[in-house]
Amino acid sequence: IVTASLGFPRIGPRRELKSALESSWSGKTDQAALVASAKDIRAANWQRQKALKSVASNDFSLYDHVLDTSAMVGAIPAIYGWKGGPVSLDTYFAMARGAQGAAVCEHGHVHETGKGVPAMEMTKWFDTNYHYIVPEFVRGQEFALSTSKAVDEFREAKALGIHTRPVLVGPVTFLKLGKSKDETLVPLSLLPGLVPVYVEVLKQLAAEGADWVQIDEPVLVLDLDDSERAAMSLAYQHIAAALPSSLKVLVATYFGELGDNLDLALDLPVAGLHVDLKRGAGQINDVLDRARGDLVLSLGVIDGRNVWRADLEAVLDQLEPIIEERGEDKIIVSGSCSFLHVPIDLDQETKLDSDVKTWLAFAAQKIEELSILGRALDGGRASVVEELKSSSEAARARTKSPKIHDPAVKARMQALTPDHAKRVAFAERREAQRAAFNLPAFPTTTIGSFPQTEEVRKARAANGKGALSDADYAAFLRKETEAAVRWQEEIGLDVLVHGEFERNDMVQYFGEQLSGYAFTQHGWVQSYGSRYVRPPIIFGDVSRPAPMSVEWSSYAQSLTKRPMKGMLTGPVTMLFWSFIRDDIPRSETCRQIALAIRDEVVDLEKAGITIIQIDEPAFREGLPLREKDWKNYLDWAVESFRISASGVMPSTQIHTHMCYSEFNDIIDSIGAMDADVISIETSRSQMELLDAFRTYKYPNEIGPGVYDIHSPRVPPASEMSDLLDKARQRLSPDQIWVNPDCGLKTRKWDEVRPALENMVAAAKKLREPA
Ligand code: THG
Ligand code: ZN
Repeated sequence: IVTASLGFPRIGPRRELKSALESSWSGKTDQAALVASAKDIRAANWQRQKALKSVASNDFSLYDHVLDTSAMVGAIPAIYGWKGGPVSLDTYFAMARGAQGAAVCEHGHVHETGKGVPAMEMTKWFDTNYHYIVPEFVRGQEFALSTSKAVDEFREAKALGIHTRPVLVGPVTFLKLGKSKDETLVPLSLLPGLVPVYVEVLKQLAAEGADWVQIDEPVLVLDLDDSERAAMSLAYQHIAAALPSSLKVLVATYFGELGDNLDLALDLPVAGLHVDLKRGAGQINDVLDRARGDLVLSLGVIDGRNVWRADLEAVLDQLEPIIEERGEDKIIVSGSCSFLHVPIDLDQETKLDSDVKTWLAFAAQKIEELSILGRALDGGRASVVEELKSSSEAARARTKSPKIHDPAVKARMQALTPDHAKRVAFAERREAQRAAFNLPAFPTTTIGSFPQTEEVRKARAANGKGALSDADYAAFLRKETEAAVRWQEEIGLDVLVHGEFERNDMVQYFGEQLSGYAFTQHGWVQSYGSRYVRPPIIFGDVSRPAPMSVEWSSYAQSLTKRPMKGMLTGPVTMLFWSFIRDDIPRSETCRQIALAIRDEVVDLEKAGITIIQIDEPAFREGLPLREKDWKNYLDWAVESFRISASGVMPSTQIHTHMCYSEFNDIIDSIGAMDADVISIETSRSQMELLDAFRTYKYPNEIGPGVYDIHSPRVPPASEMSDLLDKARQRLSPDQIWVNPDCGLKTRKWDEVRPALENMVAAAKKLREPA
């Protein structure tokens, strides 16, 4: 039986790629050193996967595989000055990062730079936490084969004695994920010009000896319209007609079931189809019933999106009858999608709870699982008795473990009633809050974080290493916090924040204080380019043993008479930025987190913190890939937010923050969250994105960001007043708060100080009688 992986993480077990990239970008090393490091990583990755019969090549990328595809087909916007011919690394990185480097807010929303050549736009890859560079097309776009990466990497593996299956982002997925500044240009109309480039690559790969190539078309799991489906058929008809007979194409779909695109996918004139049996478990019978007898089916049975070890006997129970029926040369046993989305090697973790560790599998362990499946299918289960026993025992132990099941959490979940998600009507809360806070018109505030200076980061690192005592670290943080509070009072902000100097990654900061969460030392996953995250692992019922933020918020409040806003991360964001359980629905985990945060909100109120912000930057990202699934998601996501927010008195003001404002699709749900105040990103759209709120007649208060924090630029007060005037045309004046677009963690004090002074001046100007 053929066992296969659709792709392996490219960052290196110790973030070797990050080091190589950043040292090359800073000029410390030359590009030859970067190229050599990349080559070492690829070689190590292939070696690690040697036990598989089919290993991917061209899954590696220096930055992003979609950007690699833009480079491959010569889709390079004119501003990068490319004149045809091979695409240099300088051009490639200018597209990725701009001439000055791209700017990102702390919540990972990525934006162009202020000066020089801007970076291309970046956005989330399907519903993962990976971000790709959005291909950009112009009317009359021409394509030409412009890089030899796919062929080079195939050859590179061949020289190491490893025969690989090259992977390409498919032409339809590539176009559909792309955009044009010219809104009348439909990217898919460019398909006839694009397909010949793919044909050329395929011919070169065949000439090098490739026998299979994997072409990823994950758009097949999305809602497609008729013209998109027609484009899919057309693309593969053209490819089939021109394909050398020695080369077979496997079209790979993942991240969901094919649903209404199943027949389309099964009818493509290709030799193989990969289906995701983790995210799309329900499709297996339809796939088997309708697939042509000669179609090779690649079954994605090992989860590429999560970190849990598989129950291999259960997988074999599913695979054996299928193989019996279709024949072993018609089945490939595979990961559900590329392993890009999971950490590399569990063996590097020395501090994980020893039970939890036996339940996990990272990319290297998933390769081993595939290999065991292959041996069991080839040589019988008896040939891998020990391995299967260990897998089943871990699965059994996990279901029964008291570390997962917390009766107190289950009891609370049972006792949840609709009342837990209810506050009194907003009108009533507003009256109570106006009386309590007596804020001026157009109150000013910030989103929570202040610059994480080199000094702050060094102190945290020193404390982590034991070089700075806890007491000295706390004293340092108190000093930073106090300075930030004093300065906010001085410049006249109305609602203050403590600055979050004590926090690293927001999800990590809270997750570390919750039960049911585990953290890794080296479990990095690529978020975009050279930036990675270490998502926490939610393994059990979640609860909050003790207050998490009360001490810092109370300390900050003790320094001032003005309201100090407490800062929390919301349940939906805590969920989406973590690896989650696969043994209960994610909506249930989300409610558990919501209850934990509710406890924190209530404790903050008790401690005298009566304005509390519950950030939900991931709320919109959580939207399912298929529209039919949106309502169910939005219902539980809204409910979870409301559970977290509804334990307090009407006079306590709940804020939320989302660092974007494309709310047209979900404005009802934003309304249903019923936060007293929502701060959003609006400055770069010139407040136009507020139209959704105006049309909806959004009743609660809104802080439309007036200061684009993604750029080092300091906006003058007049510019912010102009933006506020525009906001006033769309919202009622007593609805408007004045704040930046997002937190200021990624900025420098020299930028933040004048910008916020200007922001306060703009608000004051607005308060003057016209
Ligand atoms: N936390 C977690 N997941 C996230 C985000 C987060 N996923 C989505 C979004 N935010 C991703 N955005 C970023 C932004 C910056 C960085 C990574 C992802 C980043 N990482 C540092 C690096 O790679 O150098 C490492 C940071 C660290 O030490 O933890 O800059 O906010 N969980
Ligand atoms: Zn934000």
